[in-house]
Amino acid sequence: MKYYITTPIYYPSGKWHIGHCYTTIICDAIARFHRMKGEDVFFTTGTDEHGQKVEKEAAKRGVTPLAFITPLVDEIKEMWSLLDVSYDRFIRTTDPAHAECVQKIYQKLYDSGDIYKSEYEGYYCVPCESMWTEAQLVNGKCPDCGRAVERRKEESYFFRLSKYAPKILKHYGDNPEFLQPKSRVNEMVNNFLKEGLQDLSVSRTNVKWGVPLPFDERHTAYVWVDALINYLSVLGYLSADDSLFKKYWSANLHLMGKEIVRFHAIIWPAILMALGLPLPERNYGHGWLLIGGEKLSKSKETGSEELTDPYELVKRYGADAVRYFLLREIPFGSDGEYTNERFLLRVNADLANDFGNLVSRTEAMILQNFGCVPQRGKEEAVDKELIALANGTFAKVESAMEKLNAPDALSAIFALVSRANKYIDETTPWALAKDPAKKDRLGAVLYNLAEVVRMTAILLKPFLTKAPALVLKSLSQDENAGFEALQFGGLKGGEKVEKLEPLFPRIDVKKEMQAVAEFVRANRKKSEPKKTEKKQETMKKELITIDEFDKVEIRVGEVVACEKVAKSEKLLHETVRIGGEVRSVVSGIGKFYTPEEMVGKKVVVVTNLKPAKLCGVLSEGMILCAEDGEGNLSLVSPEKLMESGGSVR
Ligand code: ME8
Repeated sequence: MKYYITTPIYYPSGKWHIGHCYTTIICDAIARFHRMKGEDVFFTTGTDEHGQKVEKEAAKRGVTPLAFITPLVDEIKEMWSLLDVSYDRFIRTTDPAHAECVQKIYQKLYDSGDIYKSEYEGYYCVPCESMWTEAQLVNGKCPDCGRAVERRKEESYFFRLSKYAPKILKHYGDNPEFLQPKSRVNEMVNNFLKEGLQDLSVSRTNVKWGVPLPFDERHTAYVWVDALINYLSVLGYLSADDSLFKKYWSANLHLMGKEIVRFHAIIWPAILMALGLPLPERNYGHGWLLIGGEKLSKSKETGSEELTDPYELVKRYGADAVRYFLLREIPFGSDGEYTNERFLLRVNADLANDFGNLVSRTEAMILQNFGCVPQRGKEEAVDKELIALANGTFAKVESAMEKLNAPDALSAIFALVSRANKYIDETTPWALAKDPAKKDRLGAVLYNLAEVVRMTAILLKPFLTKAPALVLKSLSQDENAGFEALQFGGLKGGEKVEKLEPLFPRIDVKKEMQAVAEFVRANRKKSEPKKTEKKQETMKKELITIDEFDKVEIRVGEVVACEKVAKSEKLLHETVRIGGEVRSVVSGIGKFYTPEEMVGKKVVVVTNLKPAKLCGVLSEGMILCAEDGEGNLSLVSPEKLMESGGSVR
């Protein structure tokens, strides 16, 4: 059986936080789960690289969009590698094969009449790359992110989205699996579909960094359509080799955060319908990781002391801890608050105390008393209860994972871990060890424990990527074992046992929280641009040519008289001699220089500004000053003695 699963393709913003890892880690656990069931899984992720945001950022830095974005793509790949994300394909929307697929799809839809030319008028949110009608704005702002929008009117190609609204509604009705959880269906129906849909503007003339339309090169593809097409282009749809497409389409699962359900559950199915392709089996819009009730997001500075950097979290606690927290702590489908404390408590309680302890106690007692796995022994009632639970756990995990519910799956596995720890307390192997007559019973107990440890390690493999393999190896078991190895009794007596280093060192939560808060504070200080840098950042202007610069006439002048401008604290009125000419200039430097200080100073003046009146006083030029990040001004003067009237270039 095939299983095609996708994450959204990420905007390579470079500001990664643990919220970003959520979608991908869940997908990875689901992909691993299906692989372990013996299914033919194809799991894709990638990066969404076109659009105005990237174009603007690259221009600010004076580099090409591709040069700007490629290191950020490498960063996200590194992040997935640190977290052991087992994707089969990583797709970039800048891959030429993807662009070709986008063009072919646009051409197909243009030829069939589903794309047509018209004029677009509306409101555009640049950070979200989303277009809104006036009615959709909330207090005149973007309804998704709350930021200011730009009014736009331009020629555009439109996709006949309106035509597909009734078909999409019908599809929701006929296929309850198609969009989950149910609350998202209500959102889509009430907020969008009920009223009918408007046709969608799917091309831009003002965005150059995008895929040019094959039938009109002045237009580039709308980034969201470009991005959605990755789910097909990654399979080679409409390419010379479309074997992956034939094998894997349609998607069994598109998983995404709830804010982008609209694109996946309305626009995407409409495009697929227009292409005559089967629709994905299931879309799931998960909740968000929050800090202080707000979505953890790359553009919002929370000012909190929570450590959200995935690289640092993996460095401190390991990939398993980060994966476990994400998969276990946030109720699936809902939002969940993220704090250092919750992270540390969860990892400590479940991984260090429950699982880590079970493994280390079991293996230590086996090594002390037998040196290798003892033989399976006679089973008492308490053993039978543990065995039944061990044998029944996979069904619970499977049922939870069918609902994509990793927290429930993990909770079933940890119920087994807890039961096994309780079993140790009940059977008191340390007491059995003291009595040679009870050696057989001790062997039976330790066998049962070793077997539960082995089964737990296998059950945990979709979720954790390091510890289960180490545990299986320490029991001389195949680390690649799938779920077929889950029957109790699979472990053979006599297997070699190797001592393990502690899998999850216990954390002193209080101390660690202090250390983390200090780290976050120090790091924030380091990364906060100084005020001057901030100012410089906002001061970056468009590049100009030398001819444009040449239009500005700048000359050396000498202040021959100066007085305060009446009723103004800031303004000084200077009389400046520039060569043979005398000019009246008003400048805002009254807080930094007294009129007396000014007289006799050599200054640099822009002399071809149109004259203007400031507080009623004529100003025929501008004296140049340098400004620091605090707004302090300092006159700019020629470093060597210069005659007044000399030109500045
Ligand atoms: O939306 N909690 O990319 P993206 C949980 N390029 N999940 C979060 C989160 C949080 N605080 N913040 C982000 C895009 N995510 C588009 C997708 S697909 C055709 C185009 C999740 O980089 C978010 O919900 O903004 C999404 O699933 C993923 O991170 C990538 O978001």
